[in-house]
Amino acid sequence: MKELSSLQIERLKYQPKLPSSLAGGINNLEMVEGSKTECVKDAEQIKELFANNYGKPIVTFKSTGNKTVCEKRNVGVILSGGQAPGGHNVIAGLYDALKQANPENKLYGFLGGPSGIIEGEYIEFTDEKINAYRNTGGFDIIGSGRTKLETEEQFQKALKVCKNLGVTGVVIIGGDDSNTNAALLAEWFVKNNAGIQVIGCPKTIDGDLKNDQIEISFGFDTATKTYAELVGNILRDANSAKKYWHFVKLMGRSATHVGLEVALQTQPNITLISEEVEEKKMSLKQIVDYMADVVAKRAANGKNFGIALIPEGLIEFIPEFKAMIANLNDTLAVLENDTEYKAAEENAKFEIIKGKLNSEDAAVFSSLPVMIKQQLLMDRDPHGNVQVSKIETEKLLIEMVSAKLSLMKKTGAFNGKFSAQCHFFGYEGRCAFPSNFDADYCYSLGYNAFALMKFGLTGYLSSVKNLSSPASQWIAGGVPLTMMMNMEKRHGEFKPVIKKALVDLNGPVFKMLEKNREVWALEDKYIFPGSIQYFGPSCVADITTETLKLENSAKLAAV
Ligand code: FBP
Repeated sequence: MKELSSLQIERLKYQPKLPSSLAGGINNLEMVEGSKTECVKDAEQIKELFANNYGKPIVTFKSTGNKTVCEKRNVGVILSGGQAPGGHNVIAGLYDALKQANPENKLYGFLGGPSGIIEGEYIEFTDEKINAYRNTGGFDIIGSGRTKLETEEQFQKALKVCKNLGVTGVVIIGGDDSNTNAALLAEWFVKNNAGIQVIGCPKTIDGDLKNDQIEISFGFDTATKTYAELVGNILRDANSAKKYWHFVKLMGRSATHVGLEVALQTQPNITLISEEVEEKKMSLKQIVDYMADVVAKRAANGKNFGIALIPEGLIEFIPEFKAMIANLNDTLAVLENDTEYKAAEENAKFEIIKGKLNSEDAAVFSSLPVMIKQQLLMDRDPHGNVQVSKIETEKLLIEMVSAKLSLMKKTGAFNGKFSAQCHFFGYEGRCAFPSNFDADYCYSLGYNAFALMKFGLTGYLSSVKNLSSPASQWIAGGVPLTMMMNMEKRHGEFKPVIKKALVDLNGPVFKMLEKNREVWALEDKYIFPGSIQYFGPSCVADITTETLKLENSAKLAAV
């Protein structure tokens, strides 16, 4: 029986590239400090909450001829939140740096996400273990989880576990919420003289953990390429059969970076952008009218087929829903311990909720099909987020567009056919074999995380920049986590969190879609990207995303 696929065997042999500043070795580094930093908003509160770690400088590394020595140390690593391709390579890079620094160093992996450090569930990594996971997708090497780290009791437990293992450094690989955990833990450790450093690594397929210092989170490259391949295949199917409209919901909890990137890679007929919906204050009715209009115009040209991309988080950006969901979140937080509510039947639950909402929100809630009401009442994740992956917006839109087209038929405004298929692409892309870009980027982030530790830093996010250039020219360093923070309402309370980067409607990526979408709506300018290539000419094996290309060219042009 075969144990590994041919691709698995070949990928295990791939040697990820490092920036030249790190390639000289972990013991040949010099750290360069930049100027002090400020957080994005709510400085007074953030400064007070992070009195020990606030305002630290951005740092970068350069290779030096002077060799430094690393005393023996043990480090723990946590994979946190949703899976993203390349997580295993972050661990491999961290492990290699740690062992290069001092072969006696040990790396522990906390199991099942942040809960592993609290419950003391861990493994010790060995060469054999790491070598079996190099350049593979998934987080199965140690598992992941979404436990929020925030209470004194959790921190005390984490401290005890680290002390027992002699761990003096923890790396948290995660998105905005998980790196908020990292910032809180780092602050608590300093405040309590624990002698334990905490470093974060920017992960999430959503692509929303980015700013001037972090060009992109890892996993975005591979996940969007995977979805683009699938969307391209559907485009070709639609264009062959010419009988279906495909409504495709794409993952990305809030921001539409994934949808935008996939749109640029495939050029579909309709792409909804949540941030634009919010900015233009588009109601659900206006969105449906826009989609029905495109369907009708294509039908008038004899084309009863097409493809529409729908962002996963759309519903939270439609103004009437945004307000309703925010109030619903507060209401559910209060009802969490209400025995009458908990024991109520479904319809009675809907009535209790309606009674607690203001009249406008209650009207929006009542207007929804039962399926969407049920999905909106599902448990929030531990960070207080609505689980938008469970809300079937694509089905809601098919139903509403279909109803609108029936009305248009009566007035002669629509004379075609509308037969729709729905899809949701999300989980399909989160554990793909990392692209060469993600394999290199992740390995560098992990390696660099240990460099930050070696220089005694804590409360930093591992950063590797200049990503549109060849890996040798990437710039390795660190960004203070507090620099990215502001206060936001979660579970009905204001909390410090890392600010999500939404799609910039004045940025080059959205502008590219805006410039082309009318043509793409009616003419079939479909592109079929095909699958990720791991071997072969650099023009196919090493390409990055359109997002990164456009954003970095715009930055260069602005200099
Ligand atoms: P992270 O922010 O933790 O990276 O997770 C992102 C994500 O993949 C979203 O795109 C999606 O909405 C969510 O996770 C799904 O979560 P789960 O895996 O818990 O169903």
